[in-house]
Amino acid sequence: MNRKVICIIMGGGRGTRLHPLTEERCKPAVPLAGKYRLVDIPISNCLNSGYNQIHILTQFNTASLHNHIQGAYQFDPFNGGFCEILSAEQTMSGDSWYQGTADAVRQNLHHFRAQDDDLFLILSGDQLYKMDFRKIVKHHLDCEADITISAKPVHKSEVSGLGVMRVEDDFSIKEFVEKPTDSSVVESLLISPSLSKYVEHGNSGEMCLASMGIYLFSARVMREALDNQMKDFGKEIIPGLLGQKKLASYIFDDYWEDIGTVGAFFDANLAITDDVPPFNFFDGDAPVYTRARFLAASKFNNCQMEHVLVAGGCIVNGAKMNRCVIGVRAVIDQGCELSKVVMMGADFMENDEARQKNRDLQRPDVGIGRNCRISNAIIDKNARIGNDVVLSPEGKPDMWREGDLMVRDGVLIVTKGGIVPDGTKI
Ligand code: ADQ
Ligand code: ADP
Repeated sequence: MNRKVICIIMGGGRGTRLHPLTEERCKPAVPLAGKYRLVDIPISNCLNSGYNQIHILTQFNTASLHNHIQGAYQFDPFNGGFCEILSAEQTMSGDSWYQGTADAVRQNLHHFRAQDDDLFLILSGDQLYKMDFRKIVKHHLDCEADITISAKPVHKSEVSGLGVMRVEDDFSIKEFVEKPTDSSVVESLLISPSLSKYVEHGNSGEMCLASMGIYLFSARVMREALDNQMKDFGKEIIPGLLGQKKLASYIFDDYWEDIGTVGAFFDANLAITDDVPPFNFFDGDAPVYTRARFLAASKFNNCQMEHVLVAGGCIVNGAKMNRCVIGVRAVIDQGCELSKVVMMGADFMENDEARQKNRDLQRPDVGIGRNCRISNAIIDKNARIGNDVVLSPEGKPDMWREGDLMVRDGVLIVTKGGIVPDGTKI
């Protein structure tokens, strides 16, 4: 039976774990892998699965997210597809911000206009993975479940930040512990030997099934589950439904990374420069969609590059780069050495007039000036780094901040539009 699937992407709460990248923009709009935005990952998974009714729940609707969604996701008016942003500030009742994931869905239930038989697919907006959601829908219907939770086998030492479930051989979930800290609890949740055939990577005897924060709900069950004041799915709603509703687990043993922290976001970006990256952006059968920008091809003069990913519209002169992701319209001047740098690029290319204005204002041009040495850094969009600048997080404590520079999770960040004057040495 064909069921309508309504996709809901959780675009993030206050996004504090990704600060300062989310200081001026909402989480879905954070640039990823040189030319995409975080939100392109769940949207592409939905579209590649044939589901084109997509809502993005976000706390605030930044111009860049709006531009991006409008520009990237146009639908044929005859096939009923859409991709819409529902931001918290648009609701008139109560607190203006969503109080949690369940609250965000509750506040928007009336927008979704779901029939009892429709399905709600709840997705996180800050994960890197490729999944055919038709498989989870089929599994949900085969199991005659009320709620299906996508589960990833994870080593028992790595589950402290995740929801962990005990699953029976018929995939029914019998226990769900959100972010367990007690090791004896974790031991009691190890994957049962009969489910180990679903675990291709790692030793299944030492692994647990962790919630990926991807839930499929029957619409009727969703309405019932939200008919209370509970704020979060993982903390409250799911544990509360155990024994009340039929909960099933869908096991997914492939690459899946939560990239909701600065450290994880940085590592996932750099991993794309590996010889064979764990996430394949080159997959023609399931492409990652984004906004078409009509940029010029990137230009390099006399550069030395190893494991570098470069987006369109860049100009790089005489640089030495190792393990770097260089985003759209990046300009890098002579003599720079970059190692482990995620440069998000720029929203615009400066012309001669803009450059003259920069001289008058005594500020560097957008991009990286001459003879800079930068390592272990994220350079957010439209940053202006002068000449002879040395940047590295080494020796700086976590959360160190000075002007437009910050260190977090061992990564130095130049904030969006940040200015780093000539000769700065950090
Ligand atoms: P967390 O990621 O810690 O754990 P949560 O903070 O609820 O859970 O975030 C889930 C998703 O919703 C994230 O994409 C987040 O950005 C977004 N989100 C959070 N608050 C929001 C709000 N108020 N409005 C809109 N979006 C919001 C969850 C589960 C665990 C599971 C992990 C997997 O609770 O059980 O293991 O996800 O990553
Ligand atoms: P992206 O190209 O990464 O998708 P955005 O959509 O966030 O970028 O931003 C591009 C935006 O930048 C456009 O809306 C464009 O109007 C704006 N823009 C263009 N030129 C300038 C400029 N000189 N200064 C500031 N913003 C500009």
